[in-house]
Amino acid sequence: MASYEPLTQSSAVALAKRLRIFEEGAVLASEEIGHGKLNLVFRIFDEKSNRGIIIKQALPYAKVVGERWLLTLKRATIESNYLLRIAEYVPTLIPKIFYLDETLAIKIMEDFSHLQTYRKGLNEGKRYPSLSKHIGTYLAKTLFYTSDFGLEPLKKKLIMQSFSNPEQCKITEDLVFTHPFFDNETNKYEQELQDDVKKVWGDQSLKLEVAKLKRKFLTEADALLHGDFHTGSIFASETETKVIDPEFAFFGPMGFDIGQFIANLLLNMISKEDEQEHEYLYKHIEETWSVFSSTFTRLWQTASVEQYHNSQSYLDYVLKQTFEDAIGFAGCEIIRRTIGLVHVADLDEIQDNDRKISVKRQALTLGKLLIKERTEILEPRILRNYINETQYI
Ligand code: SR1
Ligand code: MG
Repeated sequence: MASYEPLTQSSAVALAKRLRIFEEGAVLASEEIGHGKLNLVFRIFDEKSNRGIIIKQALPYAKVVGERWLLTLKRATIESNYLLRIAEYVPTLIPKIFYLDETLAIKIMEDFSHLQTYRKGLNEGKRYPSLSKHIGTYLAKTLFYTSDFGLEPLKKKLIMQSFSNPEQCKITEDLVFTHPFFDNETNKYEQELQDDVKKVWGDQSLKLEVAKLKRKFLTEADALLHGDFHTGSIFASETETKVIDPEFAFFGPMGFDIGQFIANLLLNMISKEDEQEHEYLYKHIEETWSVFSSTFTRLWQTASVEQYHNSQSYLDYVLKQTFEDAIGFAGCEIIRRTIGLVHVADLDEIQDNDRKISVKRQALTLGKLLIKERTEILEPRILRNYINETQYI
């Protein structure tokens, strides 16, 4: 058995040849397409037909920080287990997996390089007519079918054993729920935001609410989550959507994936000045929740294994709690993407510095309000008031 070694473009081609993925005699080329923070990603393709595959290898450290931040290689197996499990529910919304080598932390997948991440596309002003339908369906099916409503509790607990992901969860516990709310060395922010950041650190009522949300993340094992469901983890075109990178997958609170997705659409929204762009994203947030709740409701009524599924009030309670949690988690995500270790291009690439700082101030205020007032935000429509209220502060 080969010991771990990072792939190069040529060893990635050699692997594809050894596995006989392409026709005998095909001339193969490779390109490194991974601009992520944690992994190597190559596209290997037949020069003649341009048919390709994606080879992804987990690195034992975080590229974003350097070799001193060690990461577990087990995440490649978790990622593959996640994709194989949810393929049953959302086969068209994820790439197919062809091969896994647990020791080398290598996974070979269907080529999705003709697509672009939502983050990049939205930043370029692209439109995605299928976004809310695809993502609402993805969230409802993956969360329902892996919860105690869709799975017998005994079976669910057995499945949970292969999704114990403590090292990756610790990254989220630190980077999303802890460091941005304290004076921690991993935080990164512009000098101009120093006073605003100190206000976050000194806001005890905010920190109490973040602590409660962190506790949910630490303790609630509702359903199998993707765990890093931001707009950079989803490749798409106008008609196609492929969710990738579930290396943070674990059993956690259902609102977490939903909240991260909403947060990243809100970050994109506030980065834009054009009201029509805002309207476009509001509609997608509202529609994503609407598709999620109607699909979840249909599954609850037709496929639930829970004896209490005849209670409409219980379903209402579950959906209400999930939305409230999602809004709180969205607030944490917005704050960490503004002043924590890992930012988003949506904000960082705003060209005019004064505007960038004022948008980041808006992000901090918005994040704080979502966390503190999440029990009053009963439906996505209300988010419009929060965006309006926090503009030009
Ligand atoms: C060191 S990992 C930093 C971030 O990148 C991933 O995409 C996750 O969002 C994580 O928090
Ligand atoms: Mg990722």
